[in-house]
Amino acid sequence: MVFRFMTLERHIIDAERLHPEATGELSKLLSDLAIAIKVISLQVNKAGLVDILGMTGDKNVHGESVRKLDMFAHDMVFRAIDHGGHLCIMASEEEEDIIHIPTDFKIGKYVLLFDPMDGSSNIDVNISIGTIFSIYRRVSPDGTPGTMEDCLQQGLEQIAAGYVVYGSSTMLVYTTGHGVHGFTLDPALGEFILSHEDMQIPQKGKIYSINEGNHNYWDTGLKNYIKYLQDEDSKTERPYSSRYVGSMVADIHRTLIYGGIYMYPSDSKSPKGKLRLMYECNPMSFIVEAAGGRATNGQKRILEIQPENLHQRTPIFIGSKEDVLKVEEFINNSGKTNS
Ligand code: AHM
Ligand code: MG
Repeated sequence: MVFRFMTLERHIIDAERLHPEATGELSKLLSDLAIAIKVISLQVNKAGLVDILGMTGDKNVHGESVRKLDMFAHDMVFRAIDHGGHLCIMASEEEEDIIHIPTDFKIGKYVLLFDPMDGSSNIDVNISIGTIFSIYRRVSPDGTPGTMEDCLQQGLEQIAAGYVVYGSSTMLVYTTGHGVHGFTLDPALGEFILSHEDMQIPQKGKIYSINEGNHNYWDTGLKNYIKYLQDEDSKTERPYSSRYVGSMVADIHRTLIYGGIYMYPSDSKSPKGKLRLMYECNPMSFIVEAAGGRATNGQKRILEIQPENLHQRTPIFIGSKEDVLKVEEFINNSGKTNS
């Protein structure tokens, strides 16, 4: 047996070698990001030991309570990347406005959007949380400060996206659009090691994931779909199992590996859904599609939505192709719109 030991850094460099036009800048950007993630992971692991738990007392731009770990993760990503010379602009779920690169640093050609700490309601109860990131090439002229237009690009324009699950181990999953690869952090070495090469989502699963507490607010089409999943039919492997962590990263990571569907729909309480297009839905859709899955808002492919503002929300149905096609069938048959 040949012993293979592929670190994240080596993997990124090898992948860039396949593209002779590549300058190596994206590799360096991802490596900087990996450093921030290692520091966040360390902090997450000792969260119960230091005075990092609990609220900061502030509200973020969505009016939600901000926990200390959210801010720590936000600052860490910013500080690991602002001076690298690769970015022209950043935007974070924790900041209302776009984040400029300090004027004393070189301005690069990439744009970074990130959710520093997703699933933050799970921090205090030791349940998996995550970080999500999305990288675009700038559309404004090189050498000038980045603009809002650089950030508000369709998800289709992403050149890389990834997420990190801080779970029983820390895993980073990323894609540059061709192939999705997963790396597990070896805490002793401090290195991400390739553990899941070329991840492919099953075409159909047996698990659905949705906050069922919102059942009364759902449209008829969605209610019928969930009822369909719960009905017995051995040919289509129903009833499905239900799993809901309440951290999008963890729920989608499971969906990517086991197959099935994750949903955060619009409903009468949240007509636009809950999750953010730019920080959560676009990167996760880019990854799931690159693994052979599907992601829609019910009417339209998530990656084709034209963003209008940084923090806009969207309904999302994401996962195995056959499962997402099935929910679309139910939603569209109910005669209701979902966007
Ligand atoms: P957050 O970014 O404030 O943590 O919110 C996003 C999270 C997702 O990770 C998760 O899927 C969803 O909110 C859970 O919401 P709910 O508690 O309404 O089911
Ligand atoms: Mg989030």
